[in-house]
Amino acid sequence: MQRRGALLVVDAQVDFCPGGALPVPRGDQVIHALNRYLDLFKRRSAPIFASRDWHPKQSKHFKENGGEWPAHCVQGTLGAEFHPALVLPSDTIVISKGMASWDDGYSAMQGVTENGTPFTMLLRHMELDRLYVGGLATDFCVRQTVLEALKAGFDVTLLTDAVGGVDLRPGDSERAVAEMIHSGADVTTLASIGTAVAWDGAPQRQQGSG
Ligand code: VGL
Ligand code: ZN
Repeated sequence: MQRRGALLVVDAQVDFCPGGALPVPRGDQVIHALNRYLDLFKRRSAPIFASRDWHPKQSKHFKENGGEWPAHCVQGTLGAEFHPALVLPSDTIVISKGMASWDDGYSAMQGVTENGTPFTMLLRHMELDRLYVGGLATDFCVRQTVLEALKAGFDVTLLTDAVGGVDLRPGDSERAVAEMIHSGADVTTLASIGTAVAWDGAPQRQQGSG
């Protein structure tokens, strides 16, 4: 029986890209890599989720309040928007996280939809059991999301050519990838994903040239 998969784009936001408040090196290149997956999943009519870091102005996650990070992705600000080069289909389901002042919100699995439905509840309701995960940052939100998804019983494929890390310490991203694999994540790249992406048992339509 085929498993039902969905794409989850993690935190592809302005503040995590060069010029933003908490930039991931080459974050803008990750946006372009994500676009190729978005196109693929869209053509195959697979569900697409995009998580966003969505902090209140006063978050204990921020340095000014004793946390680890410069202020970033504050609700309603330009830095919190999805990167302008990211091509999200209009039916993308947005998952917000880190919305409580006490909440770091690293994991999209703790996020909620725009009408407040917990993401994990929605995944189960949609009978999705595999997440293809890319985005920012490999060593924080991608890592935490993947580990929690695996723990919750979902299959996970990490899109290794569409992630980028903060690397506060050199090698953090590499170690995060190794940890995710060790915890049960599969990995793929755009070149090798091919027909492995299947959902619903429906035949995969070939796109014509028109
Ligand atoms: C993230 C640090 C702080 C992330 C979010 O999206 O990986 N990293 N907040
Ligand atoms: Zn954050």
